[in-house]
Amino acid sequence: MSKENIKISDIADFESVDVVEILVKVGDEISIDQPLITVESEKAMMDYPSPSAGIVDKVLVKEGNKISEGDTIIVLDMQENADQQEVIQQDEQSNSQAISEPIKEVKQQTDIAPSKPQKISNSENAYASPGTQKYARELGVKLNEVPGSGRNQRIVVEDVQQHVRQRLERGARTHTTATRPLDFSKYGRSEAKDLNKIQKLTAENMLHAWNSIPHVTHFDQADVTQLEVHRKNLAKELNAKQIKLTPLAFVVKALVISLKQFPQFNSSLDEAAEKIIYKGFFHIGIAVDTEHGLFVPVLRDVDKKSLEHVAKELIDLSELARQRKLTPSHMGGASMTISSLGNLGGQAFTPIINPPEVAILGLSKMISNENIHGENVKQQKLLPLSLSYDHRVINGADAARFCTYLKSVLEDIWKLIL
Ligand code: CAO
Repeated sequence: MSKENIKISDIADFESVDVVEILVKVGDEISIDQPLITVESEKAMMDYPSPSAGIVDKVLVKEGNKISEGDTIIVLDMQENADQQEVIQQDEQSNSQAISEPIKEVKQQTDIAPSKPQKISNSENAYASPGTQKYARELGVKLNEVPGSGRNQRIVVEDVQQHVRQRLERGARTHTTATRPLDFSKYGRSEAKDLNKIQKLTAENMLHAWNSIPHVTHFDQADVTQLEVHRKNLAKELNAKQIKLTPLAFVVKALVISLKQFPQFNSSLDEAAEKIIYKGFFHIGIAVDTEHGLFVPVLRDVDKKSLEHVAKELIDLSELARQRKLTPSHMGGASMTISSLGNLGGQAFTPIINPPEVAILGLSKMISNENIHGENVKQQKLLPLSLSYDHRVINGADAARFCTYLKSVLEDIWKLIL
């Protein structure tokens, strides 16, 4: 039986991604495309699917690891001619180096476990001096949760301090209101269910975005009466090609036309460098609601794609998200995100910006309206728009101008299709 190293590839422009969940264990028989691990970059989370079928021989990563392109995550036993054993062993060695390197970075950013905690937990004495152990005990720190920065991963006092600092920071970010467990027993029956990893990370990311960006939301309505007539005609044609044409595809195109006119909406604030970065590409993130949580795949180069192409890709990406088959190449790097509550209901909402973007467009359910001109009654379809923007980068007047322009594109089908 030969072995195959499953390596991380295709993580778009991310230097590294975080492992948030291991979805397989040693001995599992897995098929092609079966999700192996869940990784997270910026706000987005995605499953990393297996390119091959086989039996899991080794799992080389842990939850909390940072991994980069080329790192081996899993070794599979394959049913085929095997003469690659040596190559695999070499890979494992270089991989353990590659993975332990970024862990130093983890140590500075989060309080998640190091890549080699088992060494520490088996024999604390071997990895921390009695003084450090005493110090950790006094602070209530478990040494097997602390990455060691000393020689041979030995834990030093500074590591314990760093660990405590990170816990405090993380606690401040995620549990600002949770001082004690909730107890409703005196009011009646209730049931507590564990949050899954995706729910926990989404909550943390939302809170971080909400706390770190001064949000303002601008509300408006676009008259899409003409657009809807055109859409319904075109939809019949595209139906024959199994492509469902919803209003969202038009809004994606209209948004890109508007971003070209208002470059500050296609920018990111680099706080460290005190610069605004203007993007020369037009990629649109789409919030997709799935039973596993919220995912934001990205439609690339919308300015170069036809309406039909955009409609087809919207269907493909939301299907991949629902099947948990998105790969890192589908995520990240958006100019702006659209969150469409479509026909679900509601008249307006305040979408939360997906950093490092500076704005997000929310769409609510179209409203049928009667517009009375003298004796003439005109039936209108109005599409509610909710534009949240980062007030550090965009001022209220710019937001109003942007929204007015976006409306004008949606209201003039020629602007949209030419
Ligand atoms: N008003 C009225 N009807 C609308 C509409 C709108 N604004 N937008 C879409 N519709 C209609 C579509 O035309 C379609 O009608 P038919 O079934 O008659 O053809 C129907 O609603 C369903 O559309 P859809 O949801 O399948 O497709 P979509 O292109 O509008 O949206 C997607 C795709 C992936 C964005 C959507 O399915 C989704 O997941 N939305 C939720 C996003 C979300 O959760 N955002 C909140 C994030 S913050 O928590």
